[in-house]
Amino acid sequence: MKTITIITMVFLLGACGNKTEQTITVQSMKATEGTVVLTTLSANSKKEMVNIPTVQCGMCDMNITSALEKVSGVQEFLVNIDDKNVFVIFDSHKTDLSKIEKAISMVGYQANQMKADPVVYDALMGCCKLPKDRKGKGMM
Ligand SMILES: [Cu+2]
Repeated sequence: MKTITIITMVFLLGACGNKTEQTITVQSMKATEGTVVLTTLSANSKKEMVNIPTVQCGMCDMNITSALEKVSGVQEFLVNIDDKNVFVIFDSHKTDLSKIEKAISMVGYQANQMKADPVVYDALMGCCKLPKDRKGKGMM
């Protein structure tokens, strides 16, 4: 059976709007879609898609990646900046969707109906905010 290791974008170096990185994310999504066979899966594993409608760029990918890596019970995930969602596979005995949404919210991004933490959102780099919220600080 073909097993594909999902490569999370840990090497994004903070270049906002870096097209190459976004392309890599999309390709890895397509490569794994429908064939997600992961060694870490268990009987308690659940897969959920979380909408992250405010993400903009590779920096957002990195921020969300580092947040999800810290959630105990999250087994695999794929951030898709172009489609503005993240597929998360997690142990349903260790965590749940609301904890995952909360972790994303706490790094400044909306997750499904859970709004971004406003203080963290405000401190994001300009390129990681909605175009209407970009002014001055951190603008690239
Ligand atoms: Cu960003």
